[in-house]
Amino acid sequence: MQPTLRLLGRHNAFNVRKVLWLLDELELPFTQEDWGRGFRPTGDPEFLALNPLGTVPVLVDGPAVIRESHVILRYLAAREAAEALYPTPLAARARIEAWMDWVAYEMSMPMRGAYLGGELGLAPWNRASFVQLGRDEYARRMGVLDAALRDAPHLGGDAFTLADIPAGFVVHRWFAMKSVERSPMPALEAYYARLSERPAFRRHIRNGLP
Ligand SMILES: N[C@@H](CCC(=O)N[C@@H](CS)C(=O)NCC(=O)O)C(=O)O
Repeated sequence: MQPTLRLLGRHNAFNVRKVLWLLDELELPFTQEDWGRGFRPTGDPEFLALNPLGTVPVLVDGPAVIRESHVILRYLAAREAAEALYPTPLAARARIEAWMDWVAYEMSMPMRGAYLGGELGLAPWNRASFVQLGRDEYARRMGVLDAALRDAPHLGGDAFTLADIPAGFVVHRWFAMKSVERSPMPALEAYYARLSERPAFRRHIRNGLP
């Protein structure tokens, strides 16, 4: 029998919410501990022993300790042999991973500028030029997704896959922010509505938190 999964990370952190979404999609049993800002400090030796970077989420699966939210997503899908979410054929897998890496690399700065700086007003991200750059780049990258979604209902193709979890989150935040101007993007709006039909998306992503 497999050990019960242990997820460390506050339930309201965006990188944790992606993992909660997948655990829910997979209907996996797990325990969750609220570590991080506002909860137990990740600077505690107990936490640093698991992740010296002091970031959440961390997944503990028996002897395996895994950090980095997108790595955790891939680990869980592979562990469960969730072929539909994370197909074995390399070309299909690469298409999915490309969108996951794209979010990790290309959305970090726009999220900091537009959300941390512009929406929450947090230093050091709230410098006006950084906020404006973040908003412009966030909008431009939502345009990239909008264009991709004109050809297929999901980023991996017809079906929902792991590609839609990181992207679904940044799309949610785009529509949830009050401080940005949004020009019409019909394919992106339809995608957001499509994801919103998923109960797990509504429980962990479109759940009242930005
Ligand atoms: N690249 C990492 C980033 C992890 C990260 O920055 N997590 C944030 C929460 S979203 C964090 O640990 N913040 C510190 C805290 O909550 O105390 C991942 O994807 O897991």
